[in-house]
Amino acid sequence: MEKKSCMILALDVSDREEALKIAEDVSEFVDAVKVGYPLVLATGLGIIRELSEFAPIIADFKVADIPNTNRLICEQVFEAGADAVIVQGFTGRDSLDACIEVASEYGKDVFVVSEMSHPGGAEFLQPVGETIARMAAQAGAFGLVAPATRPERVKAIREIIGDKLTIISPGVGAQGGKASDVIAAGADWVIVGRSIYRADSPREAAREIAAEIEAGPNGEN
Ligand code: O7E
Repeated sequence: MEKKSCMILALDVSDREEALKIAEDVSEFVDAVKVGYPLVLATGLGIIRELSEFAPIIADFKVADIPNTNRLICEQVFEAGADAVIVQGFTGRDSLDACIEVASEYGKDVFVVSEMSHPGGAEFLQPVGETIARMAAQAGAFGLVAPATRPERVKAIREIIGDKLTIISPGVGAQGGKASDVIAAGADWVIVGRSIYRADSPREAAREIAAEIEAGPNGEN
């Protein structure tokens, strides 16, 4: 995944035509498109290959099962054309290893959720977020998911993992995070959904966030 705009679109719409149109319109301003349950359950797994015409696709299924089931899920995801899969880290090292093994067979990437962006993310996951981050680094994951709503947590996780893993960070805009702050805290990419796909002009909204990232937290870059 090439880093240009430092932004990933979370395409959580449920209509195929709308999804394809938004992906095409914003492709100039995003480095990847994240596809998850809302879109895939509504339109089918085939949407992954259709969207891959516009950008690399990250399949957000937050895979969280025993190793064998994780393996079966990841095989389907990569057969469908995804470039990366998002998995939960709390299920433990063996479950994560199964995902990483399949990804490496396909030459694809795994992102591990270490901590979530919503208020409830602080209840159970945050206390073990740093442990999960260390495990993901040891297991050879490609990247981590860390919360844009708490840039201080992104910074703490970046300090733990150094430059070993990439960090993708959801929670910008609709959940309150500011894109340039999160990049300054150590994220490689921000993930943005509603602020783009619900905008009157998704293309203009994506262009503005990309410009804000480029300008930096105080507009000084
Ligand atoms: O709030 P939005 O509309 O900008 O969308 C954010 C997207 O990121 C949405 O798809 C949501 O499911 C996802 N997300 C979070 O918001 N918080 C998290 O902690 C984790 C994710 C996520 O995508 O996990 C894998 C990256």
